[in-house]
Amino acid sequence: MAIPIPSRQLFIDGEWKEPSKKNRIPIINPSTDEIIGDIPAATAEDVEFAVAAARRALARNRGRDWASASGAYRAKYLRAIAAKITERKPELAKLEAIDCGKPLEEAAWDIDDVASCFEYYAGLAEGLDAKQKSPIALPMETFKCHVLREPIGVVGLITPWNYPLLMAAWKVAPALAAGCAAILKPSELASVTCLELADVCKEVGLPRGVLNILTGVGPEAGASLASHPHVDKVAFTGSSATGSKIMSSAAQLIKPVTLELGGKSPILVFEDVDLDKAAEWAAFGCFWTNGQICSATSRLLVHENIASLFIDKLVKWCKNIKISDPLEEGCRLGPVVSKGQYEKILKFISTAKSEGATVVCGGSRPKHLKRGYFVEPTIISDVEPSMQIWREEVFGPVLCVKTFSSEDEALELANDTQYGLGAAVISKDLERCERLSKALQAGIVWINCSQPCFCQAPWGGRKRSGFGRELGEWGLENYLNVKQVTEYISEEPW
Ligand code: TXE
Repeated sequence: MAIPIPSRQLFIDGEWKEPSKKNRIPIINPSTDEIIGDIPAATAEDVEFAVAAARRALARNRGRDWASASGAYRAKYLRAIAAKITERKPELAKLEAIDCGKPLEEAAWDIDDVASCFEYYAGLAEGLDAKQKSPIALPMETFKCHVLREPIGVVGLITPWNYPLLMAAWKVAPALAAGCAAILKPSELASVTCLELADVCKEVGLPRGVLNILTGVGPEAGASLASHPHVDKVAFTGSSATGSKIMSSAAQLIKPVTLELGGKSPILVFEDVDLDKAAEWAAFGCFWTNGQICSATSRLLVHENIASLFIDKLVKWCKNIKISDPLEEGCRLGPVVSKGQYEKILKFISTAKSEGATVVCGGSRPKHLKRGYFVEPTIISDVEPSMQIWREEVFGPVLCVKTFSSEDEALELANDTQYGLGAAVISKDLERCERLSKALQAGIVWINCSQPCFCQAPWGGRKRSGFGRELGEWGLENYLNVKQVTEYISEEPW
């Protein structure tokens, strides 16, 4: 059932290019721990080539370059990319599933979302034309004012491995819609589908240099891109530690950044809920994509009166799902992405035990899987707010549970975190849901669900989960400069 991994080069200036030092990084299948291919490793020199190509794409034929072309012109390419991605969905979904370990069905949803994201930003690119020169009313008749929205320029887009192609689309689609030229640096742990995006761009004839894709390791390719003086903006999704480094290097050049970082999102389950439905959402909210989601609702706060019944239902869910190679029919949980992540997750669990928490179910490798980076879905109770498992992002299939006796207590526990990305409230009392949606310190609040995400709605966090918003119109604004043009209307001839 496995398909061969295409062997690709870096994508610079519309062409495949061998990395300057000819180095390559092995691709490891997380289901088997075997090397199944390799990707090119870009160096600082390759970043130079890519930045130069992107700058040329913006400077070529003044007035007819990517930046000053109409939004409608750019939209044609974005739509063509969306169509090609849809056409290649079965192959892309398989590559994604093999490369990062997510179940094939989930990978297929991702590919649909990638195509929708390009389609959506094609629409916003067209809308941008009508918004140009929007007038501003001034209190003095002798002055006229309007606003121009201009692309920021060359942007560096650094993305993670949990949604490899989708996280790339969240950045590439609005950047290109805005008229920027981009350099995408996907995670070295899962870059395969991003290199296929390069192939798609070639197929649709995207003008050269508009999108360059450099695979390579973070400290070399990523850091060179983030600190490059001719990169006008950096958009990053990844760990808070790396986000902090990127922000520091951007600060040297007063370069704008948007950061979408980690999380430790709460889900609050009240005693008035339908237990079965609530358990489905709680399980989905934490175990989808193996818990490797920045917004995973991995802190369960459940009302003490229903806690025991509720946990029983979750345990049943965990014991009944199929954990297997992501390409197997009916797979619900695949391996985590890498050996490093696998070891990190098991360490989190052992620390939780040593701090006095109880592993209610899971906690280790499933017995029927002898190789690969598989971790059972794990539920941990008897957790104290001071424990590492309650405070730090695990990025794996680990749900920790605490009970509460009042709404105020639940809210206080929910907000007592360094992060502020997502939060979910499950309750039949819609007034309570509304009250909590205002009081929860998060960028996204889900009511009676957890995790659904639409490219029309803003996405991003507060506190150590970062700042700036992706998706929706906010995503486009990320890549635009707003310029005020004010004219003095003189009655006298000049
Ligand atoms: O992340 P990194 P890693 C969290 C999650 C996970 C942890 C570590 O908790 O366990 O981060 O994962 C590039 N300059 N998230 O090590 O390092 C890197 O090559 C510039 C949350 O994979 O942040 C990759 O492309 N770039 C998260 C990207 O940064 C650098 C998703 C992310 O890698 C760099 C993933 C540097 N110095 C992990 N160092 C989320 N918010 O969704 C690395 N990179």
